[in-house]
Amino acid sequence: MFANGEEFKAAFLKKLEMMHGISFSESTKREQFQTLGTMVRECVSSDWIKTNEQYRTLRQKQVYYLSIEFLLGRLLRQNLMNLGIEDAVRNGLDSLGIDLDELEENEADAGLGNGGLGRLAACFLDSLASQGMPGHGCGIRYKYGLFEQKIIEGYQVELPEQWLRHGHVWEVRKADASVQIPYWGRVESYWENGRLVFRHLDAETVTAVPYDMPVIGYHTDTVNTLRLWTAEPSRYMDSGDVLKYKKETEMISEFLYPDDTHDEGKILRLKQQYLLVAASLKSILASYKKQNGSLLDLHNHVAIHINDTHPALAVPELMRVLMDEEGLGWDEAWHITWHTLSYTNHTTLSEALERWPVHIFQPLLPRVYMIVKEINERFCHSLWEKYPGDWKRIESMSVIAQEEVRMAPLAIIGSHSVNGVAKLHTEILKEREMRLFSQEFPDRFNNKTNGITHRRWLLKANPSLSSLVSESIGEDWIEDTKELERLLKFKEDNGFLEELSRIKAVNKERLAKRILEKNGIAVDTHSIFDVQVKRLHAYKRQLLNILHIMYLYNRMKEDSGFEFFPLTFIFGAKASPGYYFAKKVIKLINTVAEKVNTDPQVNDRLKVVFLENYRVSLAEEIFPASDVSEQISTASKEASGTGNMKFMMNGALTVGTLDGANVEITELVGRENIFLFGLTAEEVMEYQKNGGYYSHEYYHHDKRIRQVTDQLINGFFPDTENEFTAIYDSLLSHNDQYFVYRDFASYADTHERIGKCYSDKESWRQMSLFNIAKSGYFSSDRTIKEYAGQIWNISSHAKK
Ligand code: 26V
Repeated sequence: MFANGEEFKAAFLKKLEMMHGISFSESTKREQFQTLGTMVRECVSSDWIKTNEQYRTLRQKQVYYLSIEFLLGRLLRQNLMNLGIEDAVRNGLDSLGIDLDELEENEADAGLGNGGLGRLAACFLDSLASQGMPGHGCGIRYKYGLFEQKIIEGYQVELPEQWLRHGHVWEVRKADASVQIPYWGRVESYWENGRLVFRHLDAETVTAVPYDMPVIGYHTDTVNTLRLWTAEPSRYMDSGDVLKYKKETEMISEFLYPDDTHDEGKILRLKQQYLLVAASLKSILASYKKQNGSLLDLHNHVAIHINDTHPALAVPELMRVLMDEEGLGWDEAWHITWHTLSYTNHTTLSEALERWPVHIFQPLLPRVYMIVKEINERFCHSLWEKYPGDWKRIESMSVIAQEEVRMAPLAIIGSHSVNGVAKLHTEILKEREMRLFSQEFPDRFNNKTNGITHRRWLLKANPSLSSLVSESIGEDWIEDTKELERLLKFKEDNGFLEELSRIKAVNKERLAKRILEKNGIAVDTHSIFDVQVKRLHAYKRQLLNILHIMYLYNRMKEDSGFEFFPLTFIFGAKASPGYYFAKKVIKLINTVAEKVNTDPQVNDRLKVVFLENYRVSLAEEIFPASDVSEQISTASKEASGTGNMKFMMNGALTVGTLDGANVEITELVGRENIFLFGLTAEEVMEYQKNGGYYSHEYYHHDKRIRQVTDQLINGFFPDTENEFTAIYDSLLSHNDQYFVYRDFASYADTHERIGKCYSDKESWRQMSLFNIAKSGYFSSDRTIKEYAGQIWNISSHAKK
């Protein structure tokens, strides 16, 4: 590659001329970025080919991670870092007067995901490649990623996210590997040589075209593949309304669904899911067959992972291929199918569990539906034999019921492993949401606590902290993050702790600069940066946070003696476009921000900032600059959370409920190094089961609560008549489903404690250090090792 800056510079100038036909002095920043990106991709192409060859010749078991979302963010600096050429490139660019960080701004975030689930998939790809493991991603190349959020007069406005407008340097179109995907039509069956044969006739066929991206491991030769599919019109379509067909076909991979909605265009979503599954399985099996392996042995050579239920059609589709195309019988095909597949559940919220009306499913995917029906009948029959007469059990476990296909039962029945994403979440799955299945298949259920790639979220996002760590304990932590624990020996070392605060201060300055640029708000970098960044959802309780801020404001206005450490509250959150309540909370946050930030009586000690368009690249600036991490979901509702881990790794202290992976954070750091508050999951579930919670009582008995609630509707905020009625009603008329009032007092007390603790610089720094030191557990390398060893049965090939 490039040994030094000079070598890089020469190659760069040559490439720029060749690609764009202009001299360096005439080139734009975008052309320079595209040149650099292309060079990097070309650099890895020989390792990419070699990795694939090696996988073929060694016939090593491969894992394919099927996911409807991959939230990659930017790739340039991550790739440079992983290749170990960042310094050479930076120096070479410097000598041309180009700043690498500025150049990076020309790269659009690949925002092909909604939030945690999609970002987890991206972290997993990084960990697979970095550990030299044969694991690949399969997804959809949406033309538009998750919408771009603008805040206009406090309201969220969505714009299409045109991330492909200037092309995507990391991808390679592989038209020759295209496959045909059939929708609609009818199924004909007939007997042939003593076998019942099925033929799918009159189908509308779509061409799935793959775009491959290299997934470059950190300091290793391994380059895995992320294959993203687009839907294009098929050449075989020669009759009917061609324009309509073209439009409908291209729509399939046009948009990422902002998935927190009860979506309308359901057919499109199901078409997307089938595109992903059918195209991926075709290409997986084609490459397996090249190795001349027997299909009967598939599960010993290939593992296919279903990320949430979106790719659960893999169960009937694999059955279909094995039976209809490969001629296997049901029992053989079934054995291979469930031994090959594994499934992760990412939420217990019942409104998020996928179900498809039969009247949509059956006509769109007629043969697949027949197989789903057969899977269901055989499963129900086996239950009937075991529990004769227990209709209730059978009905609640069946794949098809009440004219709907239920994707979670399908995924569970068709997989050898079902996992939750944090200890508490897995317990809730086993004991409650999926209790009957876990009784039926106790060996299938297991936990794999989520993780994050420390290479992006610490090494790349926080280079100064990473350097301090490496200078203090050496570089071994980059390979094995458990080594971070060795930082504990600095807990009494003043010099080290000072340096830790200095780095935080610099990161806060940088974020403050962005806030000033973007929001026009000057924030005090000596104040506590208290941050809540995540999707907006009622269960995540941004509402609790903003109501508490209203209370602080009221207190300051009423009590001139009220003492507290200066605070800057920072929010970032996208609401699903159709999610009325969530959008109102965004408006409320912005309304409070306006009031607080313009009030000279308080605005030197309290500020509220809403950062628009929260996304991966912005997240990378926020985590390193945060003091307090808000993880305040109603206990039992957040499956894991992964932002909580990113904050922790960057030295922020968590204020949180005992929910999701906050439980594991608490186990690691001890209760003295985290600010816990609120109901436990058990208490929440107890209320839900037996009642006994009346939000009115809290409204009447707690003056603070009454005051902030009344302010939603009493004209306290000018020009907001009826604006917040939905929020008001959610708290009172709908009995506060997410226990905001119930946890308010405990939350407020905890914040008081946080303020006091922050004033004691020494102890805060120690707590922060403790959190960093213990965060190594949350590297996705650990998570992936667990998946590899306990679910996929894959191993890494020679590294380096
Ligand atoms: C989807 C929906 C759709 C219907 C309305 C309500 C609703 C609420 C949530 C969701 C998200 C489902 C899947 C998901 O993204 N889960 C997230 O997965 C992360 C990675 O495992 C995990 O850290 C988050 O806690 C979990 O919410």
